[in-house]
Amino acid sequence: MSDIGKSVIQYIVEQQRAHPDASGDLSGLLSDIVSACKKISHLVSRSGIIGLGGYADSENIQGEAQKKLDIISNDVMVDHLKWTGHLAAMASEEIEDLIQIPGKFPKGKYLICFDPLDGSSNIDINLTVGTIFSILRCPEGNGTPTLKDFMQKGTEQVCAGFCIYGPSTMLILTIGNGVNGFTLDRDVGEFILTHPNMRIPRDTAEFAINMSNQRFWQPPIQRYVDECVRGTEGVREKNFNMRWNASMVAEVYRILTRGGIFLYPSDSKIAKQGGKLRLMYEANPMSFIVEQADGLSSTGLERIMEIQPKDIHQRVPVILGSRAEVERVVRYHSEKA
Ligand code: FDP
Repeated sequence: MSDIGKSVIQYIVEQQRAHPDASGDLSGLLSDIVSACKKISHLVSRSGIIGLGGYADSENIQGEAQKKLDIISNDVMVDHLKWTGHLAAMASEEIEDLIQIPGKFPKGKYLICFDPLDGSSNIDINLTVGTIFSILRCPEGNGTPTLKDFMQKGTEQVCAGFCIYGPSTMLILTIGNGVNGFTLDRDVGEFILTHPNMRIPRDTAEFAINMSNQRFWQPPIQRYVDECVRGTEGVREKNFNMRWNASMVAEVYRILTRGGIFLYPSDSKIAKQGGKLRLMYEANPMSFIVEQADGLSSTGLERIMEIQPKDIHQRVPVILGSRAEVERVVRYHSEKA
């Protein structure tokens, strides 16, 4: 029987039952995240009407100006996740320090890292934004988790997902056995399985990169993009198309749907900070999802999920998507070395 049409809660509970030892904590946590994402979706879609557009008077830890909805989405995530007893601690793009569970609430066995509103530069122009999350196990016996407890490689993730707030709101989820996409049915308020077992085509003729950084790129990236742009007249002997949404959630969703490669490499302008995108709540969860959908994810020099994290807000170069193209970019890096 087809799974299409199942609610995300039914899907999660069925996954839990397939593991008789499971305590139900992960199912509970996912259900909390689903509730938070529904609330954020509602606020994003009404932001123009209820005056949530524009900047707040603050910056995040990375020195980036915060939008009002960045802060509100962060508060929604924290408020939905702090009291249910499934988490030991949280980390958010918008908050410098770890977020501890208040003493009056029970603690659970998981840690979560999230970007409450990725692509937020797109809010005021009514383009797709989203929430990204990564779930890790908290090392046992740890009353008050520290940074060290969060410093786990991407390969240790239990679950990763993202929700996109676009023409429709969708939740993309992996718990390590493939990738499934659920669409929010606003009439009944439930995410419904619409895209089971998402697979990224191995070949593609579509790339996504911020071309305005071209003069800062390193030779392997210059070479790769130059060959794409030359199309049928170059060594690739085929024409490529380019897309740049400036919203990672939208790019990754497109790649999951029809293939492609997304590159936010390091370059001479951002080399000192390590890259643009954040490892713990952007690169790792997206890498887990992409690999589970048969794609690849690399910095160009190493598999992203094998990087040993050093900081919760660490940045890394990101090259992900269709297998054959990512392999090619990795090869160009090794040929340069
Ligand atoms: P944003 O800063 O708007 O949240 O998270 C970083 C990110 O968006 C990605 O979603 C997006 O791919 C990238 O930055 C866009 O960067 P540019 O502004 O350099 O295009």
